[in-house]
Amino acid sequence: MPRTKTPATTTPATTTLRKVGRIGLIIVDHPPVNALSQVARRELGEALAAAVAATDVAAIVLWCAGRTFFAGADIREFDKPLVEPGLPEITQRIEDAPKPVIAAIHGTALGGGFEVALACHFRVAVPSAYVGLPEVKLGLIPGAGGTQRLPRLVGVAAALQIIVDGTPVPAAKAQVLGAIDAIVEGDLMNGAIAFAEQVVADRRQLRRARDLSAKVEGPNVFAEFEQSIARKQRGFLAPFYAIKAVRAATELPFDEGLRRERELFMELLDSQQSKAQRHVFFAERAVARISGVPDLTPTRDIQSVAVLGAGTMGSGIAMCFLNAGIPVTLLETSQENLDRGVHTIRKIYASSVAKGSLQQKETDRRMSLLQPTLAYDDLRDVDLVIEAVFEDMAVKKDVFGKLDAVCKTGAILASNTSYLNIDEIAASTTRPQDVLGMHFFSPANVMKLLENVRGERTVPDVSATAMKVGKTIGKVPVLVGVCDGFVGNRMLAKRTREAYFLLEEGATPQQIDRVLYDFGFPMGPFAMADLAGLDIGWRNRKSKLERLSPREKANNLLDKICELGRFGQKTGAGFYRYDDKRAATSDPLILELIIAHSQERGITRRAIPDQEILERCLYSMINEGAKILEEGIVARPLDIDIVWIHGFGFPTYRGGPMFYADEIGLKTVLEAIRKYRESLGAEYWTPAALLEKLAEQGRGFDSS
Ligand code: T1G
Repeated sequence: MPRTKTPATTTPATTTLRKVGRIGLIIVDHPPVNALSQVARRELGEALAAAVAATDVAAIVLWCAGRTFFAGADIREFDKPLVEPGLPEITQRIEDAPKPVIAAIHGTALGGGFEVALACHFRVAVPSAYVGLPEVKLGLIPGAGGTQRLPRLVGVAAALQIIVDGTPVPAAKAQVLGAIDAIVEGDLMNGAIAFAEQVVADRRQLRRARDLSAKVEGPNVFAEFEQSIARKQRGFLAPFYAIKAVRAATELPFDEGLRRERELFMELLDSQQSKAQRHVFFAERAVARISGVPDLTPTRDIQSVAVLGAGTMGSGIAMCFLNAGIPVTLLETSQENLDRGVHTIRKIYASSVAKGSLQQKETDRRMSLLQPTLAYDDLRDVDLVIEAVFEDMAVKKDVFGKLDAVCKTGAILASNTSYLNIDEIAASTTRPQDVLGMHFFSPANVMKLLENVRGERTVPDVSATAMKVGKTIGKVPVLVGVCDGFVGNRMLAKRTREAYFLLEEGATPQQIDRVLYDFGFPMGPFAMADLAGLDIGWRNRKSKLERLSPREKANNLLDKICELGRFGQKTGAGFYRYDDKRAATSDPLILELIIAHSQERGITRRAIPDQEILERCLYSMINEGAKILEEGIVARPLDIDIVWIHGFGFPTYRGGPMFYADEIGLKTVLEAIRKYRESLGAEYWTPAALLEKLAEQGRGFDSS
């Protein structure tokens, strides 16, 4: 990526140098997160030069205004030519400064921000601060010395953990590791200045990370670490590049190590993966902004929640609110079901305590917020109700009728339905404006996605409140409109259709699962169906049988397998056979059943190329995504990408189905869809009008 000359700017200075006694205090104020944009870098360089040149300055403190120390390079600049001064140059100048430079850290010193701190000679932080190098989450590695300086300060093992995992580290732990020199209680600015004064008074030697050597905790530390991340980081490039860079810190002199880091960084910067992961970073933030609902729309105050139904979904949903410290009233129709739900919640917390990821005291606090009940009347004062009862319209309407009668005015009534029509449910109340869908994904206390479904009568402040609640309970909420299966399941249904068609045409469950696994999904459709339980898909198929196309009706492979009592992992067999550790093996009986089915259907089985399997499974979804966009069920393609990444395991390094389609080119997708229309019929393979229009105009979904 070529470098270009610094353009003249008119934006007001965001960095100032103030003298406090003999300390040069550099103050940076670049909201919202002091990202190290070109302007911030240039001004930081200038302030540093002035402080170094000032004869009455004995030491320099770097302090950021606002909510955080530098939160990293400005990610928006990565799609443009890099402009000097680059961050490596700035960090070099800080480290080479002849006077002590102290970083005063609060908030989250991340990426390039932490690299600036690592280039300083000393680092102090408030107790609530975090430091980290999350670049791998953007498909990158630290590119301004982080992979060379951090191992020299904390050792190779800790550096690998911090850089490859990307999760920020609390200040206290960073101090123990050796990355932070002191924790400042009280006012950070004054504490840092006092620390600087002490450094000068003690004539402390400047501690440059470059002069230290990286402690290697064992001959196989790199190989063992690579082994330990192989499964979790499967398909990602950046984590393995990071290992190479940290290895360079132990094998090469500092400056050569820096050059090696930069080479690896630049390779990733232009990579498809990083472009996809940067798209996801901004998409995760953009989904919070919803069309037609201004950012400052007042939201309703949610201090208490009720959950109806204590089954798998209900108990998981209840935990989301208990985890966020919000009291939950859990309602069931029988004591037995209620006890089972409460027991499930206790069991999950107990296993977290056993794993050490949760304190018993915290578990007790959360359980104390749970009020099990059999009485609707106990819901009269709650602010939000989430219904998670049996997936049947008549049952839903009955429940919403009861809620309408007992809940206070202004309470929000939400349904966790995965498919049913929210407008029809809302119409069964006298307050459809306060009704919407809040669709959680199983396991609800783990999966990040929350599909908030606004009905045609849902008022803006109810949608805005549901989005805010989603963020409060640690979810990635996406607002979608009403249609069959909303966004995720509607697109999934197309992929599932094609997967079953491919089975009867000649593919095997193993082949189809391998193709999607290799593409980057955590598992293929048939392994996933076995995990979720084939009986759920079977019940859904039976409820929709009359609406299915003739070929889908005739493709009754699922019926045949379920009629054998094979419901997947929970019965020890489904498409695969499972041992007591739930390890899957292929079962010749299933292949025989599929071959017999093809014969019965008069289909001559053929060898199906992996590429055809991939295209039919993905393009059927993408085409449906285009229709969802056309219909305005979502406002932007990125909403669909986030639904699939946080709800259905679409690989982050591919950016989501719509971003992926733009990457391979809509023209290519359209040509393939037209090819399958010829061979498989227009009923299943008619290109969406939006897809045709954009492809013919040489545009992508991101421009729609
Ligand atoms: N660049 C540009 N914009 C950023 C940004 C960044 N680094 N970080 C945040 N924003 C925007 C964000 O899009 C949002 O904008 C607003 O700031 C508030 O963010 C060379 C290569 C700091 C923990 O990966 O993790 O340094 O939506 O909603 O929840 O080695 O933002 O309002 O228009 O997320 O309080 C490494 C990324 C960069 C940190 C705050 N740094 N940021 O969370 O607010 S790569 C990161 C975060 C790098 C060097 C390399 C979080 C946060 P808008 P927000 P938040």
